[in-house]
Amino acid sequence: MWTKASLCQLITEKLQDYRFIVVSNREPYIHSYSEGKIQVKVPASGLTIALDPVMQACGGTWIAHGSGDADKDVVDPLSKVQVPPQHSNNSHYSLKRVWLSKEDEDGYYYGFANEALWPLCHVVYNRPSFRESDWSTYQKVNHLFAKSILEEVGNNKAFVFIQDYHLALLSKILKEQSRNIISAQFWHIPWPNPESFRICPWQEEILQGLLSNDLLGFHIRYNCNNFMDTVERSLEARVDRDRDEINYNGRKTVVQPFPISVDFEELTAESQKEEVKIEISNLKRRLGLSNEAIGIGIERFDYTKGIPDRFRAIDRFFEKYPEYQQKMVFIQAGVTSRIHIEAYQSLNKEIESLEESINWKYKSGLWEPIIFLRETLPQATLMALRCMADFCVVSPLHDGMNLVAKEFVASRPDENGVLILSIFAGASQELKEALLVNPYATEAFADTIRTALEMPEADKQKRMRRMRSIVQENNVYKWAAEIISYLLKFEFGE
Ligand code: GDG
Repeated sequence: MWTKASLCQLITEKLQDYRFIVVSNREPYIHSYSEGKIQVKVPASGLTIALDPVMQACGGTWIAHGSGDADKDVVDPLSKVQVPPQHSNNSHYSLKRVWLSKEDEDGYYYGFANEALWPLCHVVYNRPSFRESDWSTYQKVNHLFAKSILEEVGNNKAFVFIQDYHLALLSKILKEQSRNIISAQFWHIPWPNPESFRICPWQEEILQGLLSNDLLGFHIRYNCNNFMDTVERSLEARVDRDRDEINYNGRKTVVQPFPISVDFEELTAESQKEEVKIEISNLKRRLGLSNEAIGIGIERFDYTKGIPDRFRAIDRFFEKYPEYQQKMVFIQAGVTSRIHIEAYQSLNKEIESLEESINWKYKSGLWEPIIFLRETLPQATLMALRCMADFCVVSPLHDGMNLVAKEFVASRPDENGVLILSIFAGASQELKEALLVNPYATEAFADTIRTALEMPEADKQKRMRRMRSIVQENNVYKWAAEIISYLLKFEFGE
């Protein structure tokens, strides 16, 4: 079984003579001013939450967009700062920041990445917008990231581990300028079928960018197959499905699934701390809860996460099973995201109006069926929520993996919670003992909530035990170790 220690050992033994560089758009720690002081925030992003413990184990350099208003005030002349803020001697790494203007952020992040690629890859019927100006800013910013990486690599040999859909062109730029780089890219979101992808006016450039990597990873096999189908239909490439390889333009890219995960041991240990019990009673007092059954949902508010569909199922549940009125509450926690984009503004309005109408419909005395926690919650409160829940709903309409599901499982050594999980989340490939739902099927979804509430203890425990052993084994260190072990097989300058 892979652990933080065995990953560390792999890195010390095998990576010592090389630079190890992780690159992503989002940074793992954001410095910003609050009440005249500099505060450090951890963003609500699956990617950074998964990779931070890996980097703490590896050391190395993480290059990302410096997005906080105090970010520039804490870095050295090379734009670097050591993180995590309170680190011990052997668990820190360098965060090197890339500076972008408002216009860059607009065109590259909000525009091309999140109004074109994000809706293109998630099949949730939200039309992508392809604007020429966004595309050229996206190209420009990929070049800015490449410059920062090449400065960091210098004359050394380096393994560069690129994250996600913001940086699809990066490895091509790097490989054109250096023979000292081996690169892997992990695509954290789904890859759609070729019919869906071909509407992108720059599909060839994106595919060529991704095929400049030595290794390309997706969460599940289905996404790898969709990617290979897309390449086969659009480029003169040789796709070898038996070997999971694509040969294009004289170079080879291995395409493989690596299901991302969480730090299981750490979450389990955290969940058993005395502070969690205290936080649970504080939270219950604050929310005015007594003996109600508790359901939870935790996420970044995104139209892919299926929050309105979940609320419709809760509405139907109380309608169909009125005996549960005043006996169950659903706590929805989360932060708004990408609020400059219109689709996100209308999502927030839809969520708000559904919450209001459902609460108005069923409210009785002090009891309301849905409690909203809209602020950015500290990790301790998120843990308390996971530990106090009778059931957790993770109901995305489409999701690469979904770490909330795995975090819930890792936080329940008492084996007493039920996970309701969408069949459209990558996590459902591993967590088959969850109660699987189609979030579009409101009636069956409502019935599943009832099943969760009425499930016998022994059944709950059996399911949770199996899911825990899967997440324990397929933890985030295994994800990283398998990718790093793969990288070590490639030869420099190929
Ligand atoms: C992408 C892919 C893939 C959520 N709300 C709050 C909060 N969170 C934390 C969760 C979790 C993380 O944010 C979200 O991770 P997800 O995996 O669910 O989702 P995405 O951000 O969409 O991530 C996804 C992931 O990349 C990794 O590859 O699994 O499929 O879409 O850790 O706990 N954290 C705080 N407050 C919140 O309100 N502090």
